[in-house]
Amino acid sequence: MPEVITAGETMIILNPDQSVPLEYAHSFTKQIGGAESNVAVGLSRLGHRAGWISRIGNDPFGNYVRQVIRGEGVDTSLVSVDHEAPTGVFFKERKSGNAVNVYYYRAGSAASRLDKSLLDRSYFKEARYVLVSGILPALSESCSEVTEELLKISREQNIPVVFDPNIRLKLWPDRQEAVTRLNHIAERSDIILIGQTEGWQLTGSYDEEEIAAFYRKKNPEVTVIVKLGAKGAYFSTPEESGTVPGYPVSEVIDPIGAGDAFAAGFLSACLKNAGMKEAVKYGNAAGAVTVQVSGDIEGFPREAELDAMIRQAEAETE
Ligand code: KDG
Repeated sequence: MPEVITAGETMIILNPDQSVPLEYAHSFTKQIGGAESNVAVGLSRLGHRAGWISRIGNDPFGNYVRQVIRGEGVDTSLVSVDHEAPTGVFFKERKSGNAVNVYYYRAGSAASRLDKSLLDRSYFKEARYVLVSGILPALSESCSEVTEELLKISREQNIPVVFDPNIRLKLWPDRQEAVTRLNHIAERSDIILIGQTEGWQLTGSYDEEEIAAFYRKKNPEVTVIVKLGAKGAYFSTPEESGTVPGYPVSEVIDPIGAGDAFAAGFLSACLKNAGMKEAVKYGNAAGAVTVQVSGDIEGFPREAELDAMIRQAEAETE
């Protein structure tokens, strides 16, 4: 039974081999990506039992998504197959530098037809965290119900909810609805992992202390982690707060997936009962390793690699 459970859509990524406007790209590398399964894969690579709940099409892309995620050691026993709707696809576009645009072909996908009846309560028996993302509730009414059910089961079974808003404005009818709905989930979560720009979108402030204070006002017990990019991350718990510096990166090849790697590194340390500062350090380190490789999950570190990187960085600063 998984220690960490999450639910969400995973799509095929068609990643152009050329840094040109998408219409001029002529060859693509096939990869997979989905924020929630990314975190599950990251945790599995770090030696933990992760479960990913989803729905895939009865098609070669669905087979491939499941094959890769299962091959990474993630439990896929609650992944159902939809015989009417396809697996979603998205294209990345890299025109210059590190900026990446995405073009989704996911409306009406199999995962958007995910249904809460799939959520078997006994699956959560050994769960120590439930990871909720802000992407799933944006996909459809039934996916929003799945998010609500995850929150309900977690509350009933006393499992801490970790929330990553993962704001994807292209998926919401408008910005206001995204802000209202995502903040409503955040208010019912135990740990919020949020990027600084997302913090500004959801709270109106870029300041990490103000972002944390915004959520603490609604829930005094919440832990808020604000990811600050290369600068590291700020954390605020009811007992302590501080900033944990990031790790130097020689070249950023692909920033997509860094937030998911952070979540995996952070949760891995939490599962080992590390203190908050240590957990944030592991999140930062996993993010730094990941951005140096193309693809969402390809660069996710294994346990030994992550430990070695942290030891080496510490030795260099001594
Ligand atoms: O965090 C990476 C994800 O954003 C990416 O793989 C695609 O999950 C995705 C989404 O729905 O945008």
